[in-house]
Amino acid sequence: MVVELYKQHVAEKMQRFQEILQATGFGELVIGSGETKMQFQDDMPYSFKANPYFREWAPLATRAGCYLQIIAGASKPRLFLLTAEDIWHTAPESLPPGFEQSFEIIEYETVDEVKKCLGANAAFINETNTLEAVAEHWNPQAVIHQIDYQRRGKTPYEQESVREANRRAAPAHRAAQQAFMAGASEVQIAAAYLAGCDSRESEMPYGIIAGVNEHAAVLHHHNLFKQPQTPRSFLIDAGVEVYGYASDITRTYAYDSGSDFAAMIELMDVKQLELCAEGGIGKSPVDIHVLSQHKIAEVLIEFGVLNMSAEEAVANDIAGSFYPHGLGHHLGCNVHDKGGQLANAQGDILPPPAKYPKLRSGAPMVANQIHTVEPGLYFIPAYLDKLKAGEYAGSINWSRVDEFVPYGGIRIEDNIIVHADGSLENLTRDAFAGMQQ
Ligand SMILES: [Mn+2]
Repeated sequence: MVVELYKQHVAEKMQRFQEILQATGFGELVIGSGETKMQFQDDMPYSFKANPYFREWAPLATRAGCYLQIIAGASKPRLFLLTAEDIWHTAPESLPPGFEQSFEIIEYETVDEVKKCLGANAAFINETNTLEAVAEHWNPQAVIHQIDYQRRGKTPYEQESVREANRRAAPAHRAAQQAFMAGASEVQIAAAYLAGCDSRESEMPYGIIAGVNEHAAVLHHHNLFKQPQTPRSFLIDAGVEVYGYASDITRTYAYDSGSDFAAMIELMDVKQLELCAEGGIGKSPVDIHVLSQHKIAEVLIEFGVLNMSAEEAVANDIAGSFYPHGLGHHLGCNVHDKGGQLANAQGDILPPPAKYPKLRSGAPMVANQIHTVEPGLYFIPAYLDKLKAGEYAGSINWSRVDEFVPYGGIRIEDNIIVHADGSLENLTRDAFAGMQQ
């Protein structure tokens, strides 16, 4: 079944990339997976991950030195695989069974063999110019914009990969929650997560964010603590990668289910689901972000943190001090998938509004996009200090703030497909629900 989906995927990409070659005037496009990088003055390599332009075509995320060649008018892409003898390392990752049918595969030992197969008018995408393409043909921006733009609409294979990445992450999130409830340290919780999805740390689509108590207010808390804390709250933001495609999921838990913080999580969950339902073809992610600022303000008012209307809290950007990031982003073979700000295939940008410069997606939604929806509410000491010194300090109930600071904050993040028929599919909620059966 997945082999069929993959065949369709490569055929669809082949058609889209033929159009890119026509639009940009290149005769062929070659995409390298990348090279293994050594640490400075050492014989230890950094862990390798193929770049997203390559992963979009072939699920060989750990295989360095591959090249994909798409020639104008050809029916199949060529895939060059480095097969030099190497007794030191485990054999490199192979394509899943059946996937090789989508390529003309050429095994090579030296890069000169690849160079001999290149046409004169080839564009080349790779971190380093290993094929010695002329400068203006190496990572030409016009081609990169075209690729990023077509990437907004995910093929059924890409959708299934992100769906499966959600299915595999759900039990890992459950294992992490249980480790937190058992009083584990952040490092031990991350280990429980990895065991729960049977993955190496190097396979994670992004570093596991696992914040206990106040650490839940650090948006990207990666330096996980080794000493266990007396558990109050826990925020975990972690995904799984399947065929090079990511899931990106956040959950927040309260240790004491009777606490105000637990009730605040419940209300955030209601608001998050309301925001998930706002997506749709032609909808503006900027509008939904502004709506999400209002909803966070409502939560703060409901829990007695703010003594002002939601409208005032948004207009004066008080809500933004508790929720200082965007509602979401595109998701695919980049965790923050590219194309979210592109107005067209030529690379014109739709910049975020001045008030919300961190928004990663401004372009109206199109069919088959995958978006994250991740509203947050945090008690961040640096921002609280600024509010206390600012003109709206009198509209904030500081004793209430002090009660919530030890819990850090809340973020709830799901992955949503905007389907061509207008329906929305919540991959994350479905994955958690499917696990409980
Ligand atoms: Mn995210």
